[in-house]
Amino acid sequence: MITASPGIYETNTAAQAPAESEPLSFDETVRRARIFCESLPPDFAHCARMLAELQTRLSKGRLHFAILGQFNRGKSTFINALLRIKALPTSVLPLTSVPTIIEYGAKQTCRIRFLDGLEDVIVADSAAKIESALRQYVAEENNPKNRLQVKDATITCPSDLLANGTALIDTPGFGSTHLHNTQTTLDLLAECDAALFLLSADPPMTQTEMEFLRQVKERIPKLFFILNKVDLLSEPELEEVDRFIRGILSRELGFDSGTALYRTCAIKGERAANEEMADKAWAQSGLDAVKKEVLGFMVREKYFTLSEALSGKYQEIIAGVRERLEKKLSGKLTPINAAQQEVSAITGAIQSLSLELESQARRCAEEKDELIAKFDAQARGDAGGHSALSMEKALNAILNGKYFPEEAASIAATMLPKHAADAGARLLASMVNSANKSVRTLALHHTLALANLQKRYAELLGGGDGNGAKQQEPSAEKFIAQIEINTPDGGAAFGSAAWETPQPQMMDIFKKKSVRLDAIKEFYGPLCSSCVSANIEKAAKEARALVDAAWEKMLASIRASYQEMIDTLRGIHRQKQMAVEREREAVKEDVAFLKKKIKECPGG
Ligand SMILES: Nc1nc2c(ncn2[C@@H]2O[C@H](COP(=O)(O)OP(=O)(O)O)[C@@H](O)[C@H]2O)c(=O)[nH]1
Ligand SMILES: [Mg+2]
Repeated sequence: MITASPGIYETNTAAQAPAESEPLSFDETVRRARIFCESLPPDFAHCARMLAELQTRLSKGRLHFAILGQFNRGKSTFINALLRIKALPTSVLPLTSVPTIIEYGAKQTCRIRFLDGLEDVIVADSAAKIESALRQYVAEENNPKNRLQVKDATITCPSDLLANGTALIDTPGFGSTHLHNTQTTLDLLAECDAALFLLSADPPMTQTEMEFLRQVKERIPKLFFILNKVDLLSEPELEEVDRFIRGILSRELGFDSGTALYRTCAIKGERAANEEMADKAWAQSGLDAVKKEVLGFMVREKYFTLSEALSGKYQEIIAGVRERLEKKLSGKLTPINAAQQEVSAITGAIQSLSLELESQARRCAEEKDELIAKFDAQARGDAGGHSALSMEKALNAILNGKYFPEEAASIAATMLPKHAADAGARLLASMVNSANKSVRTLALHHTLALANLQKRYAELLGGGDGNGAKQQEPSAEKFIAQIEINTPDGGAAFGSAAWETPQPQMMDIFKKKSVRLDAIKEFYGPLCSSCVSANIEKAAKEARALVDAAWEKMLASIRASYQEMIDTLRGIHRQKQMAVEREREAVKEDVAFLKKKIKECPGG
């Protein structure tokens, strides 16, 4: 837990760390957080540096007080006037391109620091030399886009306003054509604890200022407002501008309606340092109120403002560290989790393929059962009756022909078995025909289902890296050609050998022809019906055997095509699972480290 101790600027450098149960002082909290950041990988070094900077600021009670405003509002002039120095260059053109820090020092000096580690430039002779150095390194015209890689400039001066550790920061104005200056100032806000925001009447509040203020409000806990260049306006105009600005501050930007808006004329204040009528100019500049009220307030409330600001910044840094640690962890785990999900998707695909296979097999078996039941019904019903009738017709036709009974008997003996065999063959052919219809329906269904599955699992089957086995496109025609039953040859299978003829005494020529024909009919009648039922049974049996064989082939072929996909997926599954395990092993230590650090991260 962080407590803003009243004496936060007195560092707790005592070696003894407070007992765990006691709330930590803020400086101890920051110290521990810095040590924590130092235990992290090198890319957290800047967090440790920022915390070290906080520690220093805490120990020195150093408050960063920024002077913000659009370019040309008079920020540099204002600081010069307030501190009674002539060091900061001023101009109607956008000038300052890097932050200039003004802090307490017994003498006026200037130090220019560089981003790329070049040796600092130090000037300590006179205000004029300092101004000239600043013009050289800090001014946009001589250092466009900060080509010289200046980090910042620090001026020291013996102003009592700074004696308590407050540092003023002259910021690059935003909203000029030099966009990088706006960014530099936004970046700088992270290091500022309080700020003065300069506005002026020409024009009183721009869209850019409003947008910038919104961001400032988010980042800086304590803000003061100045309306500069009041010399350019008459009193009634001033009133109008004042009302206008206050309206925007409270209505549009959510500031308190009683927020103070100090009126200043910075150039008068600047002149006061040199003029004979210095006191009068100073009084007219309005800077005295700012000095007393704003900076006086800052002196009185510095510790409170500083502790509030620094604890906000501390929270921000730590939240950043935690977020970074979590991002790193998820950077390690996300690819593994994604790969693991892919492995699970393959397991799912294998399962659903096995289920699909079973359902296909069931569908085939059901179709076969239906077919056999149809054959049986055919044999028992229509087909039986039809064949019997056809045999009777054939026998009648022979007996009614213009033959002697003996001739008719011998014709019946050779013709009827052939007729019966043809009927059997026809029945078998019709059964085979309907079996083949089933084969075609099932083949189409199977190849369609297979093609759909191949499409559905194409990505998984491709192994995601294009190394997976290329699946052959299923062809119904090929499948049908393998399974289809060939129509059996005519009636050969049904035995067409001539039957025996009736006993000679039945053909007794002394009997009437009609009696003899009746005797022949009676003789062949039972033969016909037993032959018909034998042939029907034979046809049904033969059809069943053909269907059994075809279905066995069909099932084997369906299983094989599913198995091919399942085997491919199993292979890919094995490879991917191994890759996941390898990757998991490879990041194990990093992951454990990051998890441990996230747990240990302060504020968590
Ligand atoms: N009339 C008038 N001009 C001012 C005042 N303060 C500053 N200026 C002028 O405004 C211009 C910009 O001032 P400067 O301090 O460089 O602005 P900065 O860009 O905000 O730092 C300079 O020409 C200053 O002399 C003021 O109170 N009244
Ligand atoms: Mg300036």
